[in-house]
Amino acid sequence: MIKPDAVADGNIGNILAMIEKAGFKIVAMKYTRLSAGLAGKFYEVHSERPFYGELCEYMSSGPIVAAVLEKNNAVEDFRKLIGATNPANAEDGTIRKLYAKSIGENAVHGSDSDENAAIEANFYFSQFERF
Ligand code: 3AN
Repeated sequence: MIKPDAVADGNIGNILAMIEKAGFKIVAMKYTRLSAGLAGKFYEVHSERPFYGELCEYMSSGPIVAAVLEKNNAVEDFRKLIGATNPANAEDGTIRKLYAKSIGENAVHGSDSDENAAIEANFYFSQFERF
């Protein structure tokens, strides 16, 4: 996902260009907005964390871009491309170093495993929306 802060800042194009340049194939994509309830469902694994309410409020505060990406070793390589959760710790040249504002408003989301990538892709896309 390209998160609300990066969309509001006009960075959709910059971020997609970095993703494509890094060799990821976009197999599904949409511009949409989560309700607080849907954001809560997407981030259910974090429901016990102290920042869960803030996270759901923020993720439903404006439109986002959701995409499914394909590449060998995609999960690990995408996490390298986006950088550390806290942009203060993100390496130079990563998406979060360039575009994230804080640990909460951190520009992009990437799945943390192949299993969660499949669950998250199914959250947004039907089989007829993937090419
Ligand atoms: P990542 O997105 O790098 O996998 P996670 O899974 O630890 O990071 O956290 C999920 C999301 O929750 C993050 N993308 C971030 O926006 C938010 N988050 C994580 N830690 C905090 C925090 N301490 N305060 C506010 N939001 C946080």
